[in-house]
Amino acid sequence: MPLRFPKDFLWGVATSAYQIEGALHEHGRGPSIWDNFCRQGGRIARGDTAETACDHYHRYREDVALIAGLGVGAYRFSIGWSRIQPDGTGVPNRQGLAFYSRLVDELLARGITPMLTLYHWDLPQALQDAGGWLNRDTAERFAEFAQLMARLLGDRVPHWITHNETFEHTVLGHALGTHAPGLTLGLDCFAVVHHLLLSHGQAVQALRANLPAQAQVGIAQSMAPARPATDSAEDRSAAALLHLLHERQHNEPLLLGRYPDELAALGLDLSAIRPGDLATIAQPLDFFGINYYNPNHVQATPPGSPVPLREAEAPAHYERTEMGWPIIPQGLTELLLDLRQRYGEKLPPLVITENGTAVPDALDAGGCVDDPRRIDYLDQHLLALRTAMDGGVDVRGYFVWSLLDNFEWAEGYRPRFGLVHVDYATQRRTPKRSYHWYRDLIAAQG
Ligand code: GCO
Repeated sequence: MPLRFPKDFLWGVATSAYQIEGALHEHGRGPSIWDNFCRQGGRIARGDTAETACDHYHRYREDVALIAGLGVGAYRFSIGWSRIQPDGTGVPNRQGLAFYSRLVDELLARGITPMLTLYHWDLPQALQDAGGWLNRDTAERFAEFAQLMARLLGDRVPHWITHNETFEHTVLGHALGTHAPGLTLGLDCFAVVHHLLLSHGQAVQALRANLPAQAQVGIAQSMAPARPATDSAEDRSAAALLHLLHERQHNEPLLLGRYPDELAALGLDLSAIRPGDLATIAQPLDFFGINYYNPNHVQATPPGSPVPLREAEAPAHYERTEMGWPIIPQGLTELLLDLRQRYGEKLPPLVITENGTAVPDALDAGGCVDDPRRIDYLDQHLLALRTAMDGGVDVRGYFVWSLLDNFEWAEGYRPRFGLVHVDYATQRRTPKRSYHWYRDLIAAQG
């Protein structure tokens, strides 16, 4: 029997602009930091680029039909900022605005509610050239962009997400350099965290001032339990440190209006904080998006190491995804119950804004894609979600990552996360067995 969820539970599917649109040089779009990062060579597996990706910019009607075929209530997508403001500021590009307006109208015509992510890591390169998220002014530019999009689409888009995964964008893009813009600041990237969170707060204010009162505004943050590799005191403190840097540093300002006291004890340079910033960051939210894939396993590094922790292998008995991530559905239950316990009434209603898995999918002789491992992953995580909800956690929706196989950032096109297979040579879409499974699950909810 399929799992039962509340009648008004919001079923959805998610993508992001840079990962599916292609058309990077079309209709006035300006370069983003990912265009520049891919061109640097050696950054993306096999030299893959997002020049074409899933050609969604031209095929969006076909893709909306696939979304409609799922019977989902909502579709989470993001706006390519440099398609709207090629230099990240100033007069908007009409053709860019027109694309997203057409996309929203197509969704609405199919009875699908748009959920719009303003920023999914693709900063206009011109803003990066001016300092990017190390520059406090970028927060203002983001708020202006938010205002512009609210004025264009606010009459038709009811769900708004400011940022996607401020932690990943900070660490991968600015601390480690494995994502755009490719900076290697190490632990010295608190200003990036702060300006991302400040831009979120300023964008929420801009959205509230330009959206209908009933609009729902939130953020989508990656969340994962931090599990010590062993029960040693060193590994347990490494896990506590990861939890501090990943979850608490990025979300306590949003939900509690303050940074954890422990940050100062780490000796981080917190000088980017100005009076009033935390009040701006802690804008009331209508929902809190959670992107969950798996817990993080962490261990201490030898004394004197530059970074006091490092990623540890998950216990060998866990099955892995094609990304090498352990499959641990109960981590989702553990995470949600912990959030509810720690934030209490400060925690807005939750939406699982991303959950999914990469599987080495291929078309069989009959032209079908049988992906039992993805079905099993989704089924187990929905059970884990249902368990958390039965434990009192207020969850309003669930979005599968992703609608389509797509450009998986530095991994390129090898990992396939889609409910729909994409043949990148022909751009042929083929719904996988998991597409039909998800459709039937939603239909069974009545
Ligand atoms: C993320 C991003 C997505 C990824 C997906 C699979 O969570 O990292 O939001 O863009 O493609 O999560 O890694």
